Amino acid sequence: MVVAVDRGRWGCVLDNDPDRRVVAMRARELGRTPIVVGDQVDLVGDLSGKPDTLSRIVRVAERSTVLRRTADDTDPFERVVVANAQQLFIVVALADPPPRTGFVERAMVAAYAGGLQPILVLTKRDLVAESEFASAFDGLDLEILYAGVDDPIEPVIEILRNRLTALIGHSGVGKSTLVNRLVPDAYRAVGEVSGVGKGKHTSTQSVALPLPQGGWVIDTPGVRSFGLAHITPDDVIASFTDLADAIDDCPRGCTHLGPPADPECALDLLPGAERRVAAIRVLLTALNSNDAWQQHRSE
Ligand SMILES: Nc1nc2c(ncn2[C@@H]2O[C@H](COP(=O)(O)OP(=O)(O)OP(=O)(O)O)[C@@H](O)[C@H]2O)c(=O)[nH]1
Ligand SMILES: [Mg+2]
Ligand SMILES: [Zn+2]
Repeated sequence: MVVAVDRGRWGCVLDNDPDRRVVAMRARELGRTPIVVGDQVDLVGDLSGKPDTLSRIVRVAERSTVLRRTADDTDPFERVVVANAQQLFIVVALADPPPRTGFVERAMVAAYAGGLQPILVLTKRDLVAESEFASAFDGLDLEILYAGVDDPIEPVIEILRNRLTALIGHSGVGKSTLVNRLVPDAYRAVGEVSGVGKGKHTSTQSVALPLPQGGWVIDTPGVRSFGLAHITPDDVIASFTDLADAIDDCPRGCTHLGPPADPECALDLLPGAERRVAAIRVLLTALNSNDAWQQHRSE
């Protein structure tokens, strides 16, 4: 598995010897296929892991899940953030930087579209007296975990056990701080948050770290935005098996938002699904909103 990517070199661990770290380059025949943290790859050459040795990645296995994003909604260039993660921790601070519902909704859309289970992970509860933030997601069946410095770590460990989990979130929300609590010898650099909403991007590369209890966490650099240019309303609906078939009956070009935009959307004809459809439409609205989700550009 690829555990780190840095300037044209991929750090890999071997299935049969997870403690051995092998550095690899990409074989020319792979062309420009992205190779990201979480990818399962075939290696040839020197697999000793000794200093200054270099092996070659000759094949990238088909991915079971893919987290993708674009820089913004108009950017056609989509990047694969992480491969094969089962879960996505959407890490949000309740303050400093201030939380944004749009970011969570957009990250959820990316998770569902890529086959990952999203979990909302809230930090910095110690900085706020009270917060209504989590209630914004009541209708979405989104699992919520509190994982700030004052929260117990055991429930977090339980959810991570034996799975591959990616952490994403704005810069400064405490992703690396959490990883350091989970993986005592990770020594991930942790940054200051200087002033409201100002993330400094302390972590600059994605890195997968083995959990003592089994499983892996992937610490990723803070993202400012979560562009979804590559995702259509149909993609979102397709990831909800209970709704996917219904939209076959929608008129062409239906965006599934319901009236007034889509008065003939077939989702409105599903018996007993009103609450569910309303919740999914919140995600569809997030997919369509270009600005509300971004951190201020003035950073
Ligand atoms: N008060 C408080 N501070 C926290 C908490 N979690 C993290 N911090 C602080 O927030 C700052 C940023 O934390 P990091 O772990 O570097 O944030 P990050 O998400 O990894 O940021 P990037 O690497 O830039 O994406 C540090 O000063 C942490 O000590 C928390 O639960 N409460
Ligand atoms: Mg970090
Ligand atoms: Zn529709």
